[in-house]
Amino acid sequence: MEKKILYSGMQATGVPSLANYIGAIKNWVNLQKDYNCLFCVVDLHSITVRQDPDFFRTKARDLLTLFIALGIDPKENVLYYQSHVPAHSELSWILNCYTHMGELNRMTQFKDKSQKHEDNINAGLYTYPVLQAADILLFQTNLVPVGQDQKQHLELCRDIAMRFNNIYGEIFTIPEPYIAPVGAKIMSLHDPTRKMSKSETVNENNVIFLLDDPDTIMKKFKRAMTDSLNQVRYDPEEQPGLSNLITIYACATNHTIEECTKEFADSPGYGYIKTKTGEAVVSMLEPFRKRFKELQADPAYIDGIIKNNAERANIMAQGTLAAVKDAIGFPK
Ligand code: AQP
Repeated sequence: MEKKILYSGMQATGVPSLANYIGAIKNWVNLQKDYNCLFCVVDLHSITVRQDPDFFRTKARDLLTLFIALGIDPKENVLYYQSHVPAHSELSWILNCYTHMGELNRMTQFKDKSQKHEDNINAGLYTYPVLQAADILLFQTNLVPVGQDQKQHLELCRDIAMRFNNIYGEIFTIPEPYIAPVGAKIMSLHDPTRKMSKSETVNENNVIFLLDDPDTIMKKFKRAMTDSLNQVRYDPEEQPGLSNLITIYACATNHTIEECTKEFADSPGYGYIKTKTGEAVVSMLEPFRKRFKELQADPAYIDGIIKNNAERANIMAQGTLAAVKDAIGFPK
């Protein structure tokens, strides 16, 4: 039986964070054998926030390299830059004409990012979810693994696809989100009421970047915000900092929240939990950092993957785009 299609992407807005790994890429790695997968560096999305050209180019390449270092197989899956496949932009324009402003006005990410970037609230930031819908629908995607923050965008994508299908017939597959039960919203280490984000600007200690060295990781965990209740309970409302550490520890050791809460029940203090969590994260990330350096030292190998996969993605995108244009009635 033909495998179903899985699609997911990540913005080249900085070194990916531990949250991006736990909330998204770890699931990609686990699901890759069972699906035909496309993993995209969504660089067109990244320019909704102003990027320095040299930094941007380097980060985009590092991100694609990191996908491989983290365990994505570049031969079995399609790893590519969004900007190398013009069909994304073309379908995005078309879908803009099937998306209501009222729907976009409800998107919480637009509200959050507008507050963060008050000096540059551009139209791309507003229509970001439409481009995301185009990314997904272009490949007749069945499953989209994402963190909790992207759930609303996925729902909009499904609404746009259903609206289009209602008018023109079964053109798009309606995608399902895949949101892991644990780790779908990793919080910032110093302000555990905010989600951890790779483009953090307030305080670098809020984020574990996937290429941080072990000392830096341990220092960041030791400074993590907890509380003064001195009790070990998993309670994201009352004890968000501690609960975030337990979640990270559970994901890094592949145990359940219950097992980890029990393990920490008699710990001598929160300091112990911070150290154990830091050590578990270092053990998980160190092999990835080493592999990343090896891959970075072989630019010809990475260049080959970029070229070959862009060609594959361009070919795969053509069928849906042609069906959409035909259904709408564009001249042949
Ligand atoms: N805090 C999080 N916990 C779990 N998953 C998360 N993701 C993001 N933050 C968390 C998931 O990571 C994937 C990639 O996201 P993205 O790069 O497309 O953009 P984002 O969601 O806006 O992620 P960031 O890290 O917050 O990026 P910046 O700082 O550039 O805005 C998605 O699957 C997302 O759900």
